[in-house]
Amino acid sequence: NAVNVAVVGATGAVGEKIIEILENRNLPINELKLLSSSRSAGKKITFNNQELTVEEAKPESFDNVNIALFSAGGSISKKLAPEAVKRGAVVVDNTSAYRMDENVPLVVPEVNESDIQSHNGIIANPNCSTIQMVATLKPLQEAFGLSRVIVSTYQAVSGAGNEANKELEEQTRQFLNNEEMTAELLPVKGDEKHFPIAFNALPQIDVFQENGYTFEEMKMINESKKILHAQDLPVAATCVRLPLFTSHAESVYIDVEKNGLKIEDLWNVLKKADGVTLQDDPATQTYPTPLSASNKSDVFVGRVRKDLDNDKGFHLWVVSDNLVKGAALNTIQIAERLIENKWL
Ligand code: 11C
Repeated sequence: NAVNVAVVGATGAVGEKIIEILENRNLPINELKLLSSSRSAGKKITFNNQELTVEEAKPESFDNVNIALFSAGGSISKKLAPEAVKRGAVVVDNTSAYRMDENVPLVVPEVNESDIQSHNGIIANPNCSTIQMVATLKPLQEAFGLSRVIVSTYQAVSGAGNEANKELEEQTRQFLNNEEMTAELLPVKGDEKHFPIAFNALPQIDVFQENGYTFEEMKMINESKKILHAQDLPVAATCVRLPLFTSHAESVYIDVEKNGLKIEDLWNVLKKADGVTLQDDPATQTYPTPLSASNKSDVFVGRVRKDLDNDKGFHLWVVSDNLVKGAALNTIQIAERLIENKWL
């Protein structure tokens, strides 16, 4: 029962990662179609020792496609995902275009796999910083209840795409050569001002909303509530970009509902959690970092501490590769569950 798969945005940071991960997974692929904007069409990409040519994504591209993995930006998804669905494909969309649409499930398979069933042709893949947080929160929510979440993020530039990686590289070179750094992209392409990311920290990821939060912060807040089925859960986020290429880190504070818990109680739950690896031992300086988590599939958790003033408060440090579990792998896992459960 092999399927025809299309990757839309095949030459972008996430698309490249999807192709790389597909080579090492067991998704039964009959044909793989690589699609992009006209600018990148014609590029050759090797998949399983076969050279494939990237084609321009058009509505007809989705004829005979069973699963389409979109990560070419929200406007492409808005335009082409309905065309793919019209032609019989199921879309797994890695942009923010449909995430908050109530007819579209928003899924992290370890957290809410069964939501996939209710799809109407489109399933949304959450934002990278949301995925790693909810993968950690879900088992704790089930075991102890959650009554508050406060997160601060430390995010890699690759979340803003390959061009952001180049900007960090170039600015680093300029800084070390005592040259003036040129900032043209970050914090947000198209926003009025740009600031250097090299040797800096930018408290703006994506554009500001009317309430003073950035869109990245609102994504973390709204997506988490939807995925955890907890509309009333108070969630607050501060999202910060740091000069690192891969993996987002997060300092997460939670209030649980249960009294009297110890660190060991949280450890025991996290040790058993699907897709989560506990790396937590102050005595041996064991904790995850963006470098140690890069190119790995799991969400890594360390520095679990009980709040000193609040019996129900705990602090956690959560790190994961933003392009792997935060994007490409989660997208592929949704596709795998679609096939395994016959939910296509
Ligand atoms: C970043 N989290 O690090 C963003 C990238 O909504 O899928 C992911 C954007 C998204 O810039």
